[in-house]
Amino acid sequence: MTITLFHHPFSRAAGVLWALEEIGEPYELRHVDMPKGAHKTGEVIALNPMGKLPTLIDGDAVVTESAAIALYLADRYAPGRLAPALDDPRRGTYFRWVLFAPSVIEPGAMAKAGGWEYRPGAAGWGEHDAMLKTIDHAIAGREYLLGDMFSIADVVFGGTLRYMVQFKMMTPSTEVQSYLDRLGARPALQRADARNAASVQEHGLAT
Ligand SMILES: N[C@@H](CCC(=O)N[C@@H](CS)C(=O)NCC(=O)O)C(=O)O
Repeated sequence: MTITLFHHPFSRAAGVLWALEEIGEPYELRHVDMPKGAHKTGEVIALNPMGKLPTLIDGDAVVTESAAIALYLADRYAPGRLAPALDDPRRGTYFRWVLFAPSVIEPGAMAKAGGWEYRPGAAGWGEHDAMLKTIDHAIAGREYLLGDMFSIADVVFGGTLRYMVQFKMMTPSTEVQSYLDRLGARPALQRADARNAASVQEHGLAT
């Protein structure tokens, strides 16, 4: 039984690839031709009515939502190594930042970049400046979100920051930049980047 990730290198599935490389279990990528709309038909839509990537299958388990996939993989394949043990109080911090990424950083950065009008008191992602301060607070004076323990929370939170910086939706503070540099030195992230780049070449997506 091999883990299968429905993948396109220009999608959030590229970030899940980093989680898979950190986990170290065998996996296969199934390329989905998104420009042709393949995610809105066939296998992907049958598994995930949202018609979105990433979608992952592992035996009978179907998991969608990048953060949920990362949490699932860490609990199933790397408990104690990439996820704190169930009775470890660091789990509070772990969940805090895993969930902060898709529920605050993503919409907050998009709202700012897109000039959305919204009421910060009603929108879950709140004030943009408060979000930036909170990101710095999460990593200030620490190697990783859990101190000296690297975890899948860094893949989700750090991967989101990396994406936002790469696509100029966020200007990194000194804290953020040095955190991203530490993450960028990880062999698993470098392997994931290489595999995503190979997929770009293989499918003729280079511009
Ligand atoms: N909340 C989802 C978002 C997934 C998502 O929006 N994926 C994009 C690619 S990065 C997608 O599949 N877009 C195609 C579409 O919606 O038609 C997650 O975090 O995994």
